[in-house]
Amino acid sequence: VEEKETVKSENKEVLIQDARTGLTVEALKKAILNNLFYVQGKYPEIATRNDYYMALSFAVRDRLLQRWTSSVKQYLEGKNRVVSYLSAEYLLGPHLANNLINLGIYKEMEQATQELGVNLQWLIDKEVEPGLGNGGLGRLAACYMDSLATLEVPAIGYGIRYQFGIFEQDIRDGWQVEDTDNWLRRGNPWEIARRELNYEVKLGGYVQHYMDRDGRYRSNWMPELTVKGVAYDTPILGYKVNTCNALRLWKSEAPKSFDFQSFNSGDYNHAVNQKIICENISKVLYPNDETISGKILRLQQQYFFVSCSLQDMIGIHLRQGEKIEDFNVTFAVQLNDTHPAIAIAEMMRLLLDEHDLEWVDAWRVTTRTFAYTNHTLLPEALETWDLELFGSVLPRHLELIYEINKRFLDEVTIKVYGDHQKISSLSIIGEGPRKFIKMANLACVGSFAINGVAALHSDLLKKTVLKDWYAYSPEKFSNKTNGVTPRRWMVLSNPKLTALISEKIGENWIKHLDELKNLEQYADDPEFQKSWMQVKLEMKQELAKRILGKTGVKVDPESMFDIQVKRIHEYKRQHLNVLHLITLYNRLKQNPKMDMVPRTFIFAGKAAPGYKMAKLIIKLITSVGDLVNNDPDVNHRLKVVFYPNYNVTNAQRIYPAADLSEQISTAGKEASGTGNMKLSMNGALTIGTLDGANVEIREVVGEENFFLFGLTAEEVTQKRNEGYDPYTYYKSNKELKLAIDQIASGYFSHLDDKIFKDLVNNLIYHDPFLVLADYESYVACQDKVSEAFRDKAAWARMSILNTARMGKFSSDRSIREYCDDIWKVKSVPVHLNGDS
Ligand code: T68
Repeated sequence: VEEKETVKSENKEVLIQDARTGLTVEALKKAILNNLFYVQGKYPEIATRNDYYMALSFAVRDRLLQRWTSSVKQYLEGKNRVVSYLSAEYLLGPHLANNLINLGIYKEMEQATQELGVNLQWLIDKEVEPGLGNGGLGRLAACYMDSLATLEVPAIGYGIRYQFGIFEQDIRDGWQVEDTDNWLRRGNPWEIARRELNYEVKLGGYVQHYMDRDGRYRSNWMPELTVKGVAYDTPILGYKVNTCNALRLWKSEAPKSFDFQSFNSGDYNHAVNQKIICENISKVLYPNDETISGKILRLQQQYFFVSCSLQDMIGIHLRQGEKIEDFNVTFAVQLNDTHPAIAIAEMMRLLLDEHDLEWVDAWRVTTRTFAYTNHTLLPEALETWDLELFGSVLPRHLELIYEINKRFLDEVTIKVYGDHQKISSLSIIGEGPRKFIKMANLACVGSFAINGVAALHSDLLKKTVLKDWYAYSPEKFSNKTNGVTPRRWMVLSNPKLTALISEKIGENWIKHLDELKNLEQYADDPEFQKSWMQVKLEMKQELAKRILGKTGVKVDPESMFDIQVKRIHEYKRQHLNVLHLITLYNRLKQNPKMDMVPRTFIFAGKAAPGYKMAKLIIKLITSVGDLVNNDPDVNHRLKVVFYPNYNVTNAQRIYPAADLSEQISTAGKEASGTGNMKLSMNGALTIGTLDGANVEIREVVGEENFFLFGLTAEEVTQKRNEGYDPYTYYKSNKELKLAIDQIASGYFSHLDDKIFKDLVNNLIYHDPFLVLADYESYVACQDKVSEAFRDKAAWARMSILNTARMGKFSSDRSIREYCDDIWKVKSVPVHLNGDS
């Protein structure tokens, strides 16, 4: 930290209720005009839409900052334990409307803008969302930040300020095309650059060892490169509370010493190159979900943000006058998957090399600080690093990991005497043609708590990927079922449903989602059912308009909106959904007069740019769509839409319009899922397997209100062990065979019989995710869905009950469990400065 200056103000009055903080329509209008003039340098007649958006955002930000400074003050005075959430990804979504809701001034702002002659929604739609995440994991971090603040828990989120977030997806000729996400191009009114708050991070080089004067063995890391991390803070305000926590994201830069040294000696190129190398670290988000590519830059990213964050926490701790040995009293640090797991070695390095602790003391502090959340059972997603590559980036950490591992394996050997298989499975270092570092093992040794993200997932963790860890330290394991914030996923994205619910049961449910159960009494009320389905219809009409605008496909809002929106992945089985769609199409072709419930199939989701099969699945969806949407025999009873560029903004528009939620992953593969929760909260019925949180959703909504199909996780394993042969399923089911043959023959691709060859062969000869094994059960279940949709009243009842029973899946519940069981932190209510 370069400089520290505090300005003391005697007059607390200025902080309260002036044009920068007031919440009345008048104060807001004044604030917007002020910002337009003094920040944007415009007067209303020449201000652009973006000028207004910025002026409005700064007006909102001022009000957040007032709460933020109050929160910081309160936290520092109280010596409260602080939660530190370490995540390489935060998929926040647009801030403006969410902040208006959490501040409780949405209506006031609507009026203020209207009186100024601009439309609030028009400005809200102007915001470019920060897509600093891939999918579920990043979005979970964002929901948890919202709940931490809402529950008034002192917390700080740490991550990376990627200059380019997740790519933008365009569909051209039916294929996914990626475009860079330059989200910062018009500036970001929601962040505050804290130039003075920066840390140096070493990379590469070698380690010197020597004995110091006191006879102590010391290490000196001589890096090849040093980068600087600069803090950018985004305020995260809780819902109708004064708690405003920070999301602190690090931007990498060159330390200023660099350019000057080389520049002065005339090596201008070197100076410029160094600058570029440093800035590259926080340049772009890796767009892979569920797989880890062993790229140096990704390891550098992970270490970069972890090191800045830990240095920052230690600074905060010491500035409070605390001893370094008590670090774990001040901070509970949660690792969002293994991406930040290098924190365990970095904590050791900081304590040993920079703060002079002995090994035993450093290890005690470290293992009382960290807790680890696992988000996947897919073996290919478990993070490992080639040992040589790892050592070339983090030579000191490699030494430390060897030492951690040595001491740990000594302990293990005594406990499991002679069981080499166990010892090697617990080792942090993997042996093979090339040695590698197992990040999950590092996370498990160094953490005092380990959790999965849904009951089934936590259970399977103990039985499969972390089996030996569970046997070794069962006391560390627990389950924390995921949740989502009802503020963004109901209040913000579905205002009409929110109003309808609140009209009946008041507004308390927004903070206490269990209270939604008070809706159950209206589930059979025909009037309420009518209003409920009317809201659904209106949301479908809105989505239909957007679909027409984006894809040119005209869909019927009265048809069933059958929705699968999520990352494209073979285990999520979008292709199973397509096989059902083709089956319905064939039934109609064979019998054009049949009475079929009209359906609109809506897909959305990004494929990792290097994931060929996922990209092919997108092409399959669009190809089938092109044919089906234009076939007069189908007569508009089937429509297929691929809604491009699925992100938080688009998700908010899609969920409220869903009738049917597709959660059809192979059992045992989806850790939890969170889209399943958001859809159900918005009144969609689920068709799903017994996977992830589906199991718990079905438990609470009732089996009669959930469409279940498919093999269980156990049956899947059993089938594999027996030697699963997809070909027999293909041969023996006529409708399935026809669908697959059509894809193979080029029926959906202008007779091009090569394009889907890999996909088809993979399905009939390998089918790693048992698509064919589940097909029959899936189609039979879909037939039941269609029948159920004919009975409007019964459907409305089920829809109401789904929403009414979703209380458990608020992220407030999840966060409360983390606070009580893992972090041991308490709420600290915040008073506004100057208030008593
Ligand atoms: C998801 N994981 C799980 N990973 O798939 C989902 N991975 O079931 C769960 O609900 C969600 O986490 C929250 O717990 C991911 O989203 C990634 O995005 C990811 C990113 C980089 C590397 C590996």
